[in-house]
Amino acid sequence: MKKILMTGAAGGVGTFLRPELRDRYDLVLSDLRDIDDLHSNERFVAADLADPDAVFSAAEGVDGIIHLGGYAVEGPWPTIRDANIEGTYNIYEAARQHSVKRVVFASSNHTVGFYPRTETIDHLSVPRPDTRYGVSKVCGEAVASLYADKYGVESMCVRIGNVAVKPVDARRLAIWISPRDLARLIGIGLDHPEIRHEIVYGVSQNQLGWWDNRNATRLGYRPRDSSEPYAEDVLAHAPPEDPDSIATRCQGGNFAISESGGDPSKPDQPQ
Ligand code: 15L
Repeated sequence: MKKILMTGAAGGVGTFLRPELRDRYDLVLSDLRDIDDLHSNERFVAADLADPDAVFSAAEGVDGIIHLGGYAVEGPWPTIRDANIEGTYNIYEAARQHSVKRVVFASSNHTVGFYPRTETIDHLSVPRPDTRYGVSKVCGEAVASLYADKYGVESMCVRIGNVAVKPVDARRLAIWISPRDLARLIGIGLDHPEIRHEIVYGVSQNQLGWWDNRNATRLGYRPRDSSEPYAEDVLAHAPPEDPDSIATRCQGGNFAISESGGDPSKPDQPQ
């Protein structure tokens, strides 16, 4: 069994993924927060991603890394810089120093959140980040590219839509991914023999949507879930959307208009 370091394992996405992955991989779970419900095949190691020594120790002896850790919404620049930019750099540096072959990087749809929803984009589309958070994910993709070209650390960068048990609003009907579809995609990222540096979208087989995910299909991704069965219910309960608002027009939704992680109820806090 491959030994895989999962950063940010105590977070929402990590919590969804652990049961999907622990039968297939020996998991080293890392986070700032403790994880106390460990199963067989799971071990915990505390690590602050901004601390290169802690990241170096966590990555010792692993075959691959699933890098979920960091700050997952918009935030002040120092927070984003330390957790996401320094943190991701530290992960790739640790991978290089330990000769870890493969990294799956949890990138985000917010790397491209300023594209209009009327435009279909793909893995080759130029980034249009909607937040400092999105900028940090673009930076992570760039670090992944550098480390593939220069040092042979192979990466799959997954521009994750929204991971949840089910889609919660009209925008999420387009970008939703089920935990088990994400686990399938991450499995490809860890095990596919011919990955060097790839960008794919982390999305289920939704009928609505604005991403051409042919790069994931080429690598063998066949999502089994779809937002479609939830669509009628979600749309019946969704608050009315202003068609002229930037949040409604942009793929990134509220991230495109807010300084506070897409939550319009919070005041803007430019740093
Ligand atoms: C993300 O990248 C965030 O990490 C997550 O919290 C969601 O807000 C998601 O995007 C989204 O766009 O719904």
